[in-house]
Amino acid sequence: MSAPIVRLANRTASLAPLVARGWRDQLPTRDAIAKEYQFKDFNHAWRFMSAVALAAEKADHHPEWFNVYNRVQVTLSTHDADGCSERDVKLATFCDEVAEKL
Ligand code: HBI
Repeated sequence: MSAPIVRLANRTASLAPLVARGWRDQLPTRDAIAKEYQFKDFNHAWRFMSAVALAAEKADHHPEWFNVYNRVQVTLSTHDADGCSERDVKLATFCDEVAEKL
């Protein structure tokens, strides 16, 4: 059984470690977090996206993203909760771990 989907109770505290690593909290139009990664080249960007895609599918929690060559913009939000949840924190943390190891 997976964890219930609820919005972050203490948003600022929950997102602080992510914000410290370059995630933007609260987009102008919606309750979401976003980060832009820049990799060495397209191959590294694609490796990042492949690893995140596999984890996202496994967790049934998917990123919104945009890629041009070596840049990947990632936006995370939980549609089912109409805002940010622990699922976004988890996936954002995983994204950073993958990017760090490339
Ligand atoms: N991905 N980011 C994100 N947010 C969701 O709420 C979500 C998802 N992927 C699948 C999913 N929800 C499913 O639970 C259903 O909505 C299909």
